[in-house]
Amino acid sequence: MRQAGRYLPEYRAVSQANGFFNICRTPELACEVTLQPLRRFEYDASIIFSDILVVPQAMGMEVQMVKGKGPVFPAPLESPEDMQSRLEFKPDVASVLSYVYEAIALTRTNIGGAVPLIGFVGAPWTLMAYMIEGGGSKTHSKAKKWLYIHKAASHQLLQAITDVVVAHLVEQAKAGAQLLQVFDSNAGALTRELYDEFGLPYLTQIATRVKSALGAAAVPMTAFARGAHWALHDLSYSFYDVLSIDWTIDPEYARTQTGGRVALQGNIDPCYLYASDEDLVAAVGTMLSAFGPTGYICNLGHGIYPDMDPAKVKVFVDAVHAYDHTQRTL
Ligand code: 1CP
Repeated sequence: MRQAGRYLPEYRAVSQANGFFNICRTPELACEVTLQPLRRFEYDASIIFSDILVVPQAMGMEVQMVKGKGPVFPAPLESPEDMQSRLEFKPDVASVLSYVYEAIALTRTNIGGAVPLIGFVGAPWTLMAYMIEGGGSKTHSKAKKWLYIHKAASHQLLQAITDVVVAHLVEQAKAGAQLLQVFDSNAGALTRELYDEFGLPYLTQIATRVKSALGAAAVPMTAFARGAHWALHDLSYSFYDVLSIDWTIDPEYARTQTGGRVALQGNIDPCYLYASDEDLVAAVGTMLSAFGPTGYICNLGHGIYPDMDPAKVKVFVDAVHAYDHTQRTL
């Protein structure tokens, strides 16, 4: 999940002075804000500062980060014809997104082996939804409409995004990313039937193509199909090493669905960090005991909210490290 962000005053300072996408595009700044959370908390891994929306940008779309609102596309895709005329289907990813790879290489050097560095992308369906909706959406009805009435154009768009995403992941690993995560944050907006046709095949394609392109240099891969409990079983056969789950999914249910084929990551409700220290520590214990001692990466079920007190993040991280699986107590 996101580690950097507005809940940290030191991030707000860099963000106000430079602007979100300028940070992404300036390796020294991206490196600095990636390192900020590591200075405060004893995280066991770090995630490079970037955004899933650099891929639509690489495909020729404008994205602005609007204060208090989040990402906004001033001119979202209106129709398949609009897509044909405006989209860059085959960008030169290694050069257009070179700033991400430079940021990764610089950050690896600065981390100096203390913790591994994670690279990431947005999944094709999630990016398609942003490109058509023009930003976040409650219903994703504009993008889902394409899936029902413009099937061929939807597949063409998803395939083009997949090609860019594969290249972007391969370049991130070559630059030094030690694990690659694919965020399908909008998966839960689809039905199982739609996901089987428009989500899963592309996620599977990404894992197989990235791993075969990297060969012996392949790194583990994580898929996060947010809200898509019905996808867990099939995803556990889709060549990912880790499945990340949100707080709506029961750890025992996820273990049953995935049968030991993958590790699991997650899943405490980020709002639990608003609770008292005592309640939060107890909830961490319940979560760790439910997932068990192996095949597990502890994480939140989604990102940290901007109004979170950084002290609570420390309580969370320290509680995780204090937990003793042999005693099943803190
Ligand atoms: O800690 C880090 O450096 C993390 C880097 C990171 C990651 C992994 C950022 C920086 N964004 C992301 C992934 C991301 N971006 C996702 C997938 C994870 C998720 O579901 O949250 C998504 C959906 C986005 C798109 C996006 N970018 C949103 C969500 C908007 C919506 O629809 O609700 C937002 C708010 C952003 C801005 C953003 N990206 C990253 C940060 C730290 C921020 C906040 C920026 C700010 O507040 O200034």
